[in-house]
Amino acid sequence: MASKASLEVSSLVVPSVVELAKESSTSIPSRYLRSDIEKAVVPDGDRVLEIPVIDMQKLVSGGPNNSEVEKLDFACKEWGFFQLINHGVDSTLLENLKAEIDAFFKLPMEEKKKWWQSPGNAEGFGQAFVVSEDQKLDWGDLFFMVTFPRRLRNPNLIPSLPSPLSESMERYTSDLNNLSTAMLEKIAEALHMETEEMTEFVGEGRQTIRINCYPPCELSDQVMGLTPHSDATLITILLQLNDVDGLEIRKDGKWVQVQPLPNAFIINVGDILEIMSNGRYRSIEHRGTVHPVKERFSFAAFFGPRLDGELGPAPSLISEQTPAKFRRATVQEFYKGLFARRLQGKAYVDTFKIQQD
Ligand SMILES: O=C(O)CCC(=O)C(=O)O
Repeated sequence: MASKASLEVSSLVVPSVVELAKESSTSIPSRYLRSDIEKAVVPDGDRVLEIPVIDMQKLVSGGPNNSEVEKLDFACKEWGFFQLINHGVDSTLLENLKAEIDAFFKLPMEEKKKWWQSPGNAEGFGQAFVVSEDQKLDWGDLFFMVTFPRRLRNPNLIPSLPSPLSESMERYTSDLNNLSTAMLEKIAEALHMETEEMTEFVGEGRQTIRINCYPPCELSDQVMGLTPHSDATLITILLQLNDVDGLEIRKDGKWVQVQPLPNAFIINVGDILEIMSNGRYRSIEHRGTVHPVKERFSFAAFFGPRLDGELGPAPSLISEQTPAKFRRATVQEFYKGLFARRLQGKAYVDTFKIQQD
């Protein structure tokens, strides 16, 4: 049963960048150096780029014609990104998690090895989407794990994490699972979709998490912490774990840095929601940059539909006036294609587009 709903992910095993960064006497290996990094723009004057802020309490407590739902629709349509405040996840839990993750990544390599990725298994410490020996590598280590549904978890992973990180992860991922369900309900409302359509499509859902650690690098303008990409999800909930900014989004063709409010979640529309909304919502390219002297941490939680379903534009959003812009595919087919390639902006979701005359 589990094998039918699980995914085969193959990623080549690569060295630890956290360890590499400690060896300050050695030069940066050429596999990490890039000559094609587009510079970010600094917004005009002293104005910083403010991505829309959505208040979860207002979103769930408003009745019909709730203006927060309209704000949500605008944010997903025009930005593909927003910050979520009053999300209800306990701030003490967030603070504990930050400290515990910091300590986890700082464990000696000898200890971390027991959670290192192995060939053909993307879970644990390592990198993702490494499909060839000569592709450029990101300047960062990640920790990746399937968290929901519980039956798809690696039975040895969460319980083997050091305590109290293991308990905090259990609580945090479970809170985010509930939050994502509530958020997707509101997104269905904003799209004027049938709620049952969303519920049926998501089914038991699937959550994976990726913790990113980007060590500092003196050649920070020549390395990339996380390659430009869009997420193969319905939605992603990101928490910046320390006060070092580095998330950049491509806004109107230019790279701009996001400055999150303390403990706000950054939520973005993923490729699957772009397809499901028939292109009303756009998944926006983003990337993780590296700081010259400070390390940076972030925690991304990815939410997708059940693996045994089909994806495509929601039938209630298709009409003669608004024909389908994307082809249908099984969820398995979608992920299989994704993991067979390296990350490359929005190139993958574009392969699902139907040419319009
Ligand atoms: O580190 C960040 O802010 C971006 C993380 C991200 O985009 C991801 O993990 O997919």
